[in-house]
Amino acid sequence: MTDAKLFQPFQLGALTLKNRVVMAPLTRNRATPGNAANALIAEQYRQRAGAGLLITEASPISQQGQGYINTPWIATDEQVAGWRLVTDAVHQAGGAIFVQLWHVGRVSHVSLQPDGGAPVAPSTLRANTKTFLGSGFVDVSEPRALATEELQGVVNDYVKAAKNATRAGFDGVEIHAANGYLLDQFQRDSSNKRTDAYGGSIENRARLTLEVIDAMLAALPPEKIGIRFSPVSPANDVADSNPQALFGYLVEQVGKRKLAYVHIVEGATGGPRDYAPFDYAALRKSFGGAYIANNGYDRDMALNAVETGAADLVAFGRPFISNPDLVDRLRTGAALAELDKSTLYGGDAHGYTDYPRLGQ
Ligand code: 8OZ
Repeated sequence: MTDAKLFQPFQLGALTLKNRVVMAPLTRNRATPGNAANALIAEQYRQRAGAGLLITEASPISQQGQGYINTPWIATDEQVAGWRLVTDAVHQAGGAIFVQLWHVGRVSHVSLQPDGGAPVAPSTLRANTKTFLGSGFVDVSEPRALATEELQGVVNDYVKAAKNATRAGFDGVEIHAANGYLLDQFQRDSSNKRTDAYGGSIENRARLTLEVIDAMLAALPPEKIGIRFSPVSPANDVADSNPQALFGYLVEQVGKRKLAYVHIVEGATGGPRDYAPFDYAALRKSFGGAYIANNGYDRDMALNAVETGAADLVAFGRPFISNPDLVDRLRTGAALAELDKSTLYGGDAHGYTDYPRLGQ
């Protein structure tokens, strides 16, 4: 199976990916006190540069956009320098890497917010979800609704982060519009009860996401921008009354803007793929560009998805944590190492950069 399409190069804009296996974004909470990436984080990505494309863990674009402790941001010069360690290491190892740009919205805690204020959201609805504060997971705080006049500031933070991504040496950015964070809170009607131009109709609920893209297109070419959606995932307590129509519209609009890819979490994030009915083939068709499939794929599913054309690329998350040489293992059909869940969030090199390669 070494000549399977999954292991063949793929042209993503100007980038030639060496195979069609993507490392999915994975939050690991190993940033240093200034919320910057560091040498340990760089080593973790370097070890996994065998992927055709690496997508970093979600990176907050601002303090307001932060919801978990010790996540590496992309807002300050110090943080750009931290990420530069990562991109240099990955490029030296022959890899390609996009950074995932993140605003958590209401999935945050007052202790992480500017001046201890309330996290921001489309509406004053508290999510039934938890955030990680270092000593463990705690309930998120009650949010306040963003005023219409504040939204331009959020858009500006995304654009600044995209410019910082270029300065840090990234090959591109992925807009995190999935898993119940800010953009997804605006998109879905369980969390968005606004009565201004950003609430109500599908077009209105998609508006902030599309404004972020359009503003970013002044800083980056479309082939350097991807976006992630999770159309039916209940992650972080969001839901929609008509996900097929909502995400069909969003993906069609993304296609019109010729972005590099859409990255789709199929089913419940980290959970059942058949969580709710959804036609992913129809979604793929309404886009036209590269489709990255994600969530619970194993070797056979990935080989099949790329062979049949259901997906262009397949993103693996948890398997990449315990298998730095995942692409080699998939190529040869070798067994995969088990993940140690106790070292997922926070900590040091243990359970992070000490998973061995085959024969090591
Ligand atoms: C797990 C823990 C913390 C954050 C996501 C950024 O779900 C995350 C995340 C996942 O997209």
